[in-house]
Amino acid sequence: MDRTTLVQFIRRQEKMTPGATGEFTNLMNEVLVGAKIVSLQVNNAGLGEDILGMSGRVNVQGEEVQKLDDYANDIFIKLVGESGNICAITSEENEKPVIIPPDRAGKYIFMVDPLDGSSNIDVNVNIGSIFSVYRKQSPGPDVTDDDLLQPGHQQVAAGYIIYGPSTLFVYTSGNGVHTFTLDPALGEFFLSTQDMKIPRQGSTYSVNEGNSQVWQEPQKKLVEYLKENDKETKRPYKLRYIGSLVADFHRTLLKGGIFMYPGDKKSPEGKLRYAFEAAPMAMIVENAGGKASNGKERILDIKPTDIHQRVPLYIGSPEDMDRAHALLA
Ligand code: AHM
Ligand code: MG
Repeated sequence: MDRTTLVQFIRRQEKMTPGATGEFTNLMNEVLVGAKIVSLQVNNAGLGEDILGMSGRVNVQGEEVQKLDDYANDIFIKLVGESGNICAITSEENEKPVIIPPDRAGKYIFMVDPLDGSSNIDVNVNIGSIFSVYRKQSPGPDVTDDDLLQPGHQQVAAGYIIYGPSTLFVYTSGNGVHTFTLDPALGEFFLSTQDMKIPRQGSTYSVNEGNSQVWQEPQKKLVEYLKENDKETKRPYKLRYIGSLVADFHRTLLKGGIFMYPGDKKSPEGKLRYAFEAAPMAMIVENAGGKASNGKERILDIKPTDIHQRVPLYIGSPEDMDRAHALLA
């Protein structure tokens, strides 16, 4: 394995960016510390501290909050919030943004899903954290909607941490997608794959097919198509669905194929959130040569109107996405 650490790598990239001040590297350093702490806690879940199970709280989405969700949320908000590099943090777990007082604020906005796929915690299945970084847009010290509701193409960086057999940090700042693996003995992330590319076509689809009763007709047609027999287009596709976006996305990034969380008759906007899930994964997939849309429009072109806005998500290999778009049209 390459012995380049994540911080060395980011610092090197920053040096090549004209006008860079080091603020971004500092911010990423805090994210990285947060990732290590959460990773340790996830790996130790079930041992010692009573961290598994429900916290008894219901979040802004009306979902029951697991204790580890709360823990990860507190860690990222505290570390990143005190970095001096950001002026606001929004989190999937907090109804309102955390605004940093101007005397301690920097020029970035941080958005985080501190523990995604948390319903998988108790069954020892991969979970992850997803983050994204934007630049403050509005002039003056106040944080406005122009700062908090930016279209995804304005992201400065996006990434996720996957707590699996190894802990991986997958990240882009617009110059390719790079993966770092945590060496648990050293407590350091080392570069493991540079400039990842998603295969042009895969052989799997990933969707919660239990919802098919409430799918719209085009979505049903698309999945039926993927299950048909046709050697030339490598069909039928295999179904792979973990129910943890970070894990389902990571597999799709490596192996190709398509992940879908469509809108349906019950939830026209689907389940996943624009800022915390769809936009960061869209930036990553595009940097790896893939595509992401809501079925029609490119995710990164959508301008959200609410911090917790949901959006249908189709994401994956470019050829699989093109075929999906043709069938969804
Ligand atoms: P969470 O952020 O509350 O954990 O929910 C998001 C998760 C994603 O990781 C995953 O893709 C999706 O919910 C699975 O939903 P479902 O159980 O409806 O298939
Ligand atoms: Mg989530």
